[in-house]
Amino acid sequence: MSFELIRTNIIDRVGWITLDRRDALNALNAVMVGEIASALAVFSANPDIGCVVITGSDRAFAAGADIKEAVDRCYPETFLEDFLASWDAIASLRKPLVAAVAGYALGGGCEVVLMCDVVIAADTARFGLPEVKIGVMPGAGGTQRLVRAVGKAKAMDLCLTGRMMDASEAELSGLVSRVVPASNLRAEAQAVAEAISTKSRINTMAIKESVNRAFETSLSEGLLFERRTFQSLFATHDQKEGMAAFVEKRAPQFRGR
Ligand code: CO8
Repeated sequence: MSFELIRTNIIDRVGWITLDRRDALNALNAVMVGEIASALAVFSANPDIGCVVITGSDRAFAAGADIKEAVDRCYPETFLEDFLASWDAIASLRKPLVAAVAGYALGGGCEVVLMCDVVIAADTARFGLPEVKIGVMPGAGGTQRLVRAVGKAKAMDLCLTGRMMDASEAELSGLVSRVVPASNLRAEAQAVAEAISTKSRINTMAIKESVNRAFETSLSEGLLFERRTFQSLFATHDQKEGMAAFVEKRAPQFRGR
């Protein structure tokens, strides 16, 4: 795959997407979001890939949507084009998605992080939704996903003041899965993604779908969804293999189905 504003590579069943627009702190313009969507579609269709990692540079995961691209937009155009709807491709990836975040993750960059399943933050990471400072508001899920991640009081604080929080506050708030020294970020993200990739693919995809149901439905409906999904895994090769391997004290050989 060859792109203008992102780089992609595959390491041991893990697909990597590196945002690569350093002169603009990885500001997410239409080209970059389109390229991310294309790369995700390719990784999604590749049965050898069990997990995807998205990352940026040392200085910025992404400092937001591209403000310069949006400054002259008007409402009818944004409505007719359904502006920002293309970002849904990131949230709708069915394979697990890991964010490896160093530096700024602001605005749309923070919203991409909120679409990810596991968030590994370097100790240099800074998160925020500063749209209020430029006369708008989060538009790629920030007001909804941040509340679910960190609760109403912290989300209101961040959205209404536009302030940034550092990695340790983000971890304490529940936005981040783990914080690591910046020099270990890629290795830690690869280790987490590899740990996911070596599991049964149908299993990890079912777990992601089930956890995400918790945000969409009542507890009783979510529990029912979980139980039916759990029961359905008994129709897979990998359930037979995983349990047999445990009983026989050997490593499982998953087929992803
Ligand atoms: N969009 C466009 N360009 C950007 C962005 C951005 N979000 N962020 C940084 N850049 C550019 C700067 O303009 C600058 O370019 P140039 O050298 O050509 O002037 C370059 O990146 C480096 O940035 P700075 O010189 O500002 O670097 P500093 O270290 O001084 O500051 C900051 C770093 C604090 C991150 C600062 O750049 C900043 O505040 N950036 C904007 C953060 C922000 O407000 N993000 C939210 C954007 S809005 C959004 O994400 C969703 C709603 C808006 C919809 C628009 C959709 C397209």
